[in-house]
Amino acid sequence: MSTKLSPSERNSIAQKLPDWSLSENTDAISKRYSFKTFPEAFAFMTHIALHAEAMDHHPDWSNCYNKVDIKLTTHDAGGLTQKDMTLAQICDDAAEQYAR
Ligand code: H2B
Repeated sequence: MSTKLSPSERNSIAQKLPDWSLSENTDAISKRYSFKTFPEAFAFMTHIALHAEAMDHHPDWSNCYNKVDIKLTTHDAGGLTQKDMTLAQICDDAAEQYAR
């Protein structure tokens, strides 16, 4: 099981993942991606789903047409861990491949 991020690791989120918001209440990071159309949004989700399954770490997400809202936290650890940082970076990298 992974351990929660240290305070200094949490502070580095702003630099490493500038477009993600840190929500203090739920101890999660979130981001909205907007794609050109639904097919791009859904293709992005399929791409992420395969990574999530491979790393056994899954997003809390929703989709409405071309928008994908993603929230990441680690339930097992009761807060943010390195797994959330890794999955967030995978999302950002993957999003580049789909038209926005
Ligand atoms: N995903 C996320 N985001 N957080 C978890 O704590 C988590 C998960 N735990 N995916 C995993 C699966 C756990 O529930 C299973 C049983 O391994």
